[in-house]
Amino acid sequence: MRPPQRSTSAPASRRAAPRPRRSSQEDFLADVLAGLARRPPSLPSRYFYDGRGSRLFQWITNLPGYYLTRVEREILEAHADEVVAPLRGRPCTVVDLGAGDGHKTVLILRALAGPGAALVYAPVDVSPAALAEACRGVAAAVPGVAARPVRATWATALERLAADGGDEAARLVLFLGSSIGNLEHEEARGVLRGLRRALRPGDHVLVGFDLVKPLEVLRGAYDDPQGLTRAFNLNLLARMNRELGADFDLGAYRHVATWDPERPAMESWLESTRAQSVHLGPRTVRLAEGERIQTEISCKYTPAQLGAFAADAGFAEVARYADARGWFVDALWRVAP
Ligand code: AVJ
Repeated sequence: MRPPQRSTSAPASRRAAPRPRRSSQEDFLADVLAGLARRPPSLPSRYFYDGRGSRLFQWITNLPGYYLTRVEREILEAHADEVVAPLRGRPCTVVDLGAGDGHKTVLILRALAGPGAALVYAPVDVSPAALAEACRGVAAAVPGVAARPVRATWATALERLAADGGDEAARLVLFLGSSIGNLEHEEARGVLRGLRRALRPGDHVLVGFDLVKPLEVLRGAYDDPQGLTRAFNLNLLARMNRELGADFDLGAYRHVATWDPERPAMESWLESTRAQSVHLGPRTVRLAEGERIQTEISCKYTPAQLGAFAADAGFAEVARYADARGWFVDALWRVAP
């Protein structure tokens, strides 16, 4: 995840000549090679979400052990009206960062929709399949909402949002599912600051944070007996074979989920079951037997951390909504005037 960049408005004559844009394939290969050169080797988790990966994640959200989606839906079912209360009655754009299938967003949009409500739904996702699904689901469930899908990374979407000065609609940015947990804390602070800079006084954000909880619950969420999380993890290798012409032997890696009590975070790994070489673009990467590639961190938070994230980025906390067991929090923040 690259940090979001501030968009500048220098006159065209003073702007530097545009750098030749690398293709997304070149970015993918460069990110993969950089990650595999680290110790321990790692791969950026945002590459999980090609069409197949997005579908696998959607299946994961229906697993009995993957509580995150279910408890956040419970929170939004109970509190969507309160969440949208500061925005009701004004033209509003709901920006959905990492929209996935958009099911939870429907609860927010329904609470905002009504006769005469000027409501725009702007899902942001790198997967065209996920965007199409989100727009289809929302159009069917919430009549009268205009869909404006944005196929982009979070950083690019925030740059566009910052540049979107002519639009007077209030913004509600949804950053749900504890997607923020995939970032190290410093990166998360960078994304939240970028989000703050892209917004105007009166805009709101709703950020989902998965909280620290008993370890057996966490393990059940990230290592399911059905093997879907394993398939999700291995799809990253399959995607590199498909898109980068790599030759990962999918049968020679196993999915491992570990708990890091320091961060704290669940971590996902692909463990090489034998010594092997992989050919990737110009390079040969060697892996020892038992060597692990880190593919994801999913940070877990304590309630005390949430206020610090808001304050650091320059947001004012409006409210926190939790589920009955206190497993998950959706935090509503406002851009203070
Ligand atoms: C979509 C990033 C919130 O970290 O819990 C699910 C992805 N990884 N199972 C998470 C995921 C393994 C998920 N997020």
